Amino acid sequence: EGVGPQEYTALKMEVVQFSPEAQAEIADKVGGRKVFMVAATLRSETVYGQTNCFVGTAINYGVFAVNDQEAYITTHRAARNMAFQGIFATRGETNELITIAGAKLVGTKIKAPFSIHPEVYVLPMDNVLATKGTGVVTCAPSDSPDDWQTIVDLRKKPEYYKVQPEWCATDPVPMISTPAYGDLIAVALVKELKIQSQKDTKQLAEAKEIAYKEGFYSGTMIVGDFVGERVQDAKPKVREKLIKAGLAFAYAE
Ligand code: A2H
Repeated sequence: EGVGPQEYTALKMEVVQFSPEAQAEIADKVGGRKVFMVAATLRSETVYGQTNCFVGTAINYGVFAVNDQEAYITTHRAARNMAFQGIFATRGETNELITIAGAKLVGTKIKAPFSIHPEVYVLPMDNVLATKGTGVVTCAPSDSPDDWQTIVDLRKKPEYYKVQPEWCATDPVPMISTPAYGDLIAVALVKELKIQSQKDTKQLAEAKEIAYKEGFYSGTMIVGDFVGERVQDAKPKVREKLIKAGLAFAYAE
């Protein structure tokens, strides 16, 4: 990571149905606004294969009114950054409607913009940092080793993680082909590096590095609006398309 600002794509995933716990706390606090979980990603081209979304169960999130129509779920830290980037109605002000524990968001059903799976579930991830992005992570298990390993862990121990098996049942969607690793690079790397769980953070960091470089420099899109194009060409185009559709915005930190 460099010292300059990181330019993320903030992906807006509209809540279709809150988990019962979140519904009980949030429903009458949002004043009829549409509510979005907002994920910060560096891989906008992977929206086509989004299968889930992750939160940290020990992290507190806020539901912030953007204007009269919309509210965003992010960490308080990200909301403050957004307020100073002109993303909310009043510059510098976060209008928090309510605070909600990450654990209570698990099981919420959300829309996945441009994904071949239009609606997906919110799941818990051990290694979500409260200090990075929005604290909400979009799950693309085909291309992110961290995402795939989390799904494997949840499938092994659904009771322990307090998830219903059907929430993590969606298999990785092949969307990028690389000469060295085929079309499910994250699955291939988790196997090759013998990664056993989310606790193998050192190997996961290595896998993430390889997946990122291979995808960016050697990857070709095999799904979505830019099939046949190189990932490095498709990435900004997908971002632009999401932003034009009102499904994403630029977020820096
Ligand atoms: B990426 P960087 Cl397919 N905690 O999006 C942990 N991880 C977080 C996070 C947080 N609070 N906020 C964002 N991230 C993840 C897609 C993706 C990502 C793919 C492959 C690699 C990848 C789908 N998940 O990231 O430290 C998000 O996951 C590897 C670079 O700012 C985000 O992009 O470089 C990435 O980490 C940002 O990490």
